[in-house]
Amino acid sequence: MMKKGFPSSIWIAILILGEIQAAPCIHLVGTVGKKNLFTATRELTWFESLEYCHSLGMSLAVLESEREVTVVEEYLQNCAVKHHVWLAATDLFKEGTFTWMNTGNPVGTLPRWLNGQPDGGLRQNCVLINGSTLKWEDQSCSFIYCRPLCQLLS
Ligand SMILES: [Ca+2]
Repeated sequence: MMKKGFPSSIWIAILILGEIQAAPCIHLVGTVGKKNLFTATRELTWFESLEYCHSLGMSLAVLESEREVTVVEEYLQNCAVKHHVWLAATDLFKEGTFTWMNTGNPVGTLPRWLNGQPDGGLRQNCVLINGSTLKWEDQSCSFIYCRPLCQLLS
C-alpha cells in the first residue's frame, strides 16, 4: 500500500482525518447541574439510540426536573431543522406505566404530554419530545425519524 518515498506520517494523518470525518456529529443541548445533554445529527430507532449513547460512554437521557425539560425545549425551539428526540422513558416493562429505563423510576408528572398522549397501547412504548410541538408522545420504539438525546454525568 505504502509507496516508496511517501512518509508514513502522511498515511497516519490521512487515517486520523478519516476517523474524524467518520465521527458522529454531537451537539451540546445544555448542562443542568452535573448533567450534560447531547444530541446527534442522525436519526435512529429508540433501541439504536440506547446503543448509540452507550457507545459514546453516555446513556439515553433521563429528565428529572422542570429546568432540564426547559433546556431541551429551548434547544429544540432554536433548531432551524425541526426534529424529535428520544428520551429514556418507556412502558416496555409494564404497559401504561412509563418509567425511566436507567433508573426504573416512574416519569411522574414531569412529562408535558401532547393532548391525548400517551395513546399507543402495546404498539407504542417509547417516548419522544416532538421538535415542533415541544410536547411528549409515545411512539413505536422502531420509529426512525428521531434523534437520540444522550446524557453524560460529570
Ligand atoms: Ca405502551
